[in-house]
Amino acid sequence: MKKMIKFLLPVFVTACLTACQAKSKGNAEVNEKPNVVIIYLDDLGYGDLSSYGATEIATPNIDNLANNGVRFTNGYASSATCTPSRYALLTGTYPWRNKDAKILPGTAPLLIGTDQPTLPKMMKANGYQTAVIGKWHLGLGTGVVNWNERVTPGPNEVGFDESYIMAATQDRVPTVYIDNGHVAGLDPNDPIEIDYDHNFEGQPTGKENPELLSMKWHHGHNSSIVNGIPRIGFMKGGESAKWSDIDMADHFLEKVKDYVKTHKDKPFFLYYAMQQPHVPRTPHPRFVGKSGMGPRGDVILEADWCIGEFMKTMKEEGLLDNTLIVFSSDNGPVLNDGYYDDAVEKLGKHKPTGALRGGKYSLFEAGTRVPFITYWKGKIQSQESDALVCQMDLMKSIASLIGAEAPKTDSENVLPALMGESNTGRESLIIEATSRTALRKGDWLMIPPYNGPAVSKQVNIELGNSKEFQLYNLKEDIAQQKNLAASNPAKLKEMYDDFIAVRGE
Ligand code: NG6
Ligand code: CA
Repeated sequence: MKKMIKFLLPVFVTACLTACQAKSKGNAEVNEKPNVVIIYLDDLGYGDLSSYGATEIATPNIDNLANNGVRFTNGYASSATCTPSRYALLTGTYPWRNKDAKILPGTAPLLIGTDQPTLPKMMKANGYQTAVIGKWHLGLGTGVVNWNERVTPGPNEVGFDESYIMAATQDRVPTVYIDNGHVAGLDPNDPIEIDYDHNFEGQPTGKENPELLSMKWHHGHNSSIVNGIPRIGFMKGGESAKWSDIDMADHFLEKVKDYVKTHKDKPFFLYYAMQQPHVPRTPHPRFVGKSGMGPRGDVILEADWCIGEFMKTMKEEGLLDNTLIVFSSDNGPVLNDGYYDDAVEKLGKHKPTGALRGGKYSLFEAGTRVPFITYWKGKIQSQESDALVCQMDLMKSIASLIGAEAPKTDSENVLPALMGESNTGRESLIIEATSRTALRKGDWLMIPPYNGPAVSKQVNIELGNSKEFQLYNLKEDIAQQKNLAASNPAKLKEMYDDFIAVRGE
């Protein structure tokens, strides 16, 4: 008998411990499949976070993810602008395969085919609840959109059960939220009309009515005025539906908090697409002046705070042990992107690109190399990784995580790297910037010759254009100062052949 007790006791203790752990983890143990959350910023640079070397700004909540997860140093968006990067993220497909994957106006039709495989569709087919909350910018409808009826097809037709979005960007009309295809808060007696070519009679514009502006335009952004801010495109009507710019961050935050609270009993995939620090930068008054860097710094602080609040909710709901969180940005940084908002004047010593060359719109590294973090409490061990990973790879990698069959796309399975279990990512990657492409392979980066200005005067960013081939060893020369194309023709040929093999002539 004594022997029996001795034998059974450990079994009993183990069983009890397991039961207690399961209880304390609450929902986490109930879901056999992990939740997946993608937190995606807009125009946040490689050097914009304190966990990525920034010394003039503190981003403690994002740093918490970076310092307790995998902090990638070779993490890429597929592109140096928004629409193509988001296309690659959601379809696992190189955006240059779709000729329309360019910065879209607010009236553009849906860029993703409703018959195309997507990450949210894959999640849905594997028992996930799916939602997008925040910036969409992948087009809506099939051509001419009537904003006063259900706008379709849209996110709900490419895999999201639920969507609460802004159609394009914060600087483009329509400046309204769209709730599962319906403009939120629309008064049917005040219908919305949108036109990207012509103004509506009698409507003030940024160009003609500077006296009405609270924010001045520098280039572009001189059409309809909403909340004192001149936008891209013309809009009439929809007064009651117009968003409040300074409340946008709080608004999306409430939506994501509410989403996880109400969907925690079954696995979910949430794409939280934040608007910061894209223009117009409109921090809530709580954050105004807090960074000392003007609105661009202030909205980075605001975004960091939102992520902290979101993480608090995730913790309170007992979801952290069972959720993979991926944090990244759709493209690199820009200071003056069309408004006078002190981003240049108050920058001080801050370096949004870190040590990288270029910025948004550029084929140089700062266009596409962005903060990239994976975090999973208790599962992912804190570390830095130099594995080459791209947001496009999330589709195949998450398929591997959840045991799903992934459709054949350009996405590669880099799950071991995302989980911090391996330092091996993809071997090579084609990066894209405003329809131009280049090849990253191993430590090397090759940019073929392109016509076009070396520098965009409007935004003051080096674009990567040169009449010569460019070849850089990024390990030795992260700032891309030494073009080795002439001195290393063998490497150049190897890179060019590989580039053509993927990209075509
Ligand atoms: C550009 C806008 C820029 C920004 C960008 C899209 C002008 C002159 N510039 O055309 O302000 O809106 O498009 O940014 O209009 S993105 O991050 O969504 O790609
Ligand atoms: Ca962007």
